[in-house]
Amino acid sequence: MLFKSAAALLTFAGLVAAQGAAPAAELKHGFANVSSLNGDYLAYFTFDKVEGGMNITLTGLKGLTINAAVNKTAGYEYHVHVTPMGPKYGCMATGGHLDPFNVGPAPCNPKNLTSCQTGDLSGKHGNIVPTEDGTFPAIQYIDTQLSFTEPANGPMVGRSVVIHNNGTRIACGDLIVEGYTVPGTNGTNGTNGTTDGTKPAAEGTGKSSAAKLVGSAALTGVVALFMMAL
Ligand SMILES: [Cu+2]
Repeated sequence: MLFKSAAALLTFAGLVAAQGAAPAAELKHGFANVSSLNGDYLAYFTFDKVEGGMNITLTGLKGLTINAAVNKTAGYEYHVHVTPMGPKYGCMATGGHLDPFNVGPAPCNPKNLTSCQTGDLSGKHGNIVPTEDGTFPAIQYIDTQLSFTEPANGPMVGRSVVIHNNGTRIACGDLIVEGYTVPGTNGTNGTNGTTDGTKPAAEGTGKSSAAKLVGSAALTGVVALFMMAL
């Protein structure tokens, strides 16, 4: 390959570098579409990086009921678990709670966060508790511990969210973080095989991956044209 000038060579090298090392997207939004295998229980979580932590919302609660077990624990517990469900449905495949500081399963005192596992959302912010009329209101709060990038040994990427009924895992969903692909997967992040109307159509990682491929192909074409012109 002959280059007419050092400037042309540098331009070509720059194009190759730009194609090979796309800048890492800032991770700032995630979501989890949580459901039971048969779709009896549904919940939709969002996670947004904000000043001072992670803004978390929980909406679309369906199918949760008041029963003896729930009354005993004053609601449903829920947590960020360490692993996604993988290609097959299974709340048991999600491992334990996200606990990068090895706090362990001791009771979480929300007034002393060092006593809480990072992923113990209900321990820190309260269970999903029904109101007197039996409905479950939407939940929103800011968690000061969760992050998409910190700590180095336990950021909130490649995880899942699990809802419990008196300890039993009744519903779960992979935590999809926009711009992040779970290592060893094609970016689909697994699926629980259920469908419902709570997942916004615009969300998901497949679209951005396709866009990247198209962009990459276009850049390759530009490089090819550039080389032919030399
Ligand atoms: Cu859990």
